[in-house]
Order: sequence, then C-alpha cells, then structure tokens
Amino acid sequence: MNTGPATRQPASRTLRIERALPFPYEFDIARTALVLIDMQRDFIEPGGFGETLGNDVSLLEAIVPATRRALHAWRQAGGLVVHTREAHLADLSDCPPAKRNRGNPTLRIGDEGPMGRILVAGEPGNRIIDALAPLDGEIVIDKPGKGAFYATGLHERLQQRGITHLLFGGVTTEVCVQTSMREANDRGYDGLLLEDCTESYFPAFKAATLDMVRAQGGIVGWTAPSTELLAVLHRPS
Ligand code: TIU
Repeated sequence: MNTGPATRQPASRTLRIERALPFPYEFDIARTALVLIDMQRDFIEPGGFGETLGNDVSLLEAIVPATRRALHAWRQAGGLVVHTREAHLADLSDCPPAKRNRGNPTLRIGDEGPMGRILVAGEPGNRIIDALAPLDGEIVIDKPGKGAFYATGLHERLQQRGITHLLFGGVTTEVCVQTSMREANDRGYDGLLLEDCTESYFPAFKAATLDMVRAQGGIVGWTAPSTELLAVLHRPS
C-alpha cells in the first residue's frame, strides 16, 4: 500500500547546492531521488557480512544520525527515496561462486550467522537498520551485485518517474556506493555523494573515493556535506 509523504509527487522546484564540489550542483526535486545504499544490519552491526570479512563495523554507525536527518528532510520535501540491500536469493542462484568463494571470511554468503543467513534476502541481518527503515511507497531494491543498477531494474523504475539526478548515501563508500555512482554516471544521471552520509571500514578509502568522484571536473559526480542539502531544502522558495 502506498501511503504517507513518500508517495507525493513533489512540485518541480530547482535547487542549487553552491558549495558542492567540484562546482555547484543544481537539481529539480521532482526529478531527483535520494538513494541510500545497503544501510542494512549485515554491514553496520556485529555478526554480519562486514564483520565476517574481518572489518571493524563500529565505524559505520557514526553516519546514522546525519543520514537520518537527510532522509527526514528529503521525505518532508516529498522527494523520491530509494533504499538498496545487498541480498541474495535463498538458493544463492544469483550469487556467483566467484563472489561466494572470494577471500577467507569466517562465514560465507548463505552461511548461518548470529543474524541469520549471511546476505540472504529476508534474514534478520538483511534488514535495513530501524533508524532508516523504508516507508510504504519508497523503492526498496535487492541487489545481487555491488552496484545498484546491475540486475535490479532500478534504471527503468527511475526512468518511469523522470529521474535525472541522484543523491547518494550509504555503505561502504568505495565498494557499493562508488560502484552504484559509477553505474549511474554511465546511465546519464548527475549524482552527488553526501559526504557525511557515507562511510567505509577504511577511512583512507572513503577520502580517496570522495576525491575520485569529484576529480577531473566531476568525472563521476559531485560531493557535498548533507548540511548543504538541508540548507537548500529548508530555504523558503
Ligand atoms: N565489503 C565492503 O566494503 N562492502 C560490501 O561488501 N558491500 C557494500 O559495500 N554494500
């Protein structure tokens, strides 16, 4: 059922984030979606996929308050919200052996862990964290790859709605977020990464990704702190 502010089609309204890098970012709320990548328990809480890979997952939690504020403001403005989850079918038919067998994790994709089967759709660990839980009417994409566009139909769904611009947040910055931004870039979207709404298990990789995105005149897209987004959303039109 579609209810609540998430389903309202916002009126066309062009906003401009002056302090975006490498130069100001202009977008029409009616043609822009906020895309939150993989803010699921598997990556953010102990006992999930992130930890089985040997990572300290506590770093990622720090972005939740800023991401929640951005999500709330975007919902208030009536903008389209897309949530993704890295998720595989229970029979793992969409998980290539190359992905499952990579590295030396303590638990592999599909194995039973403290939050259910690792990275499997419908398991407790695969749920988006409560603070950012999707509302009815928001798009929720289960993606078998790192990128949000691979084998998901997301591009078609965005095209149906006339979306041309994407604001990105989520985890991890250099893996699923950057892959999704690059996929979006190749499909013709103008993407902006909200700097304080994304995090990596490796702070240096986050910093490098922000630099890579905005280098060469925005070769992948733009970056800006979420406070700049909030400021333009709250400014009277
Ligand atoms: N391992 C890691 O940094 N990330 C992933 O495996 N998936 C996402 O980034 N969502």
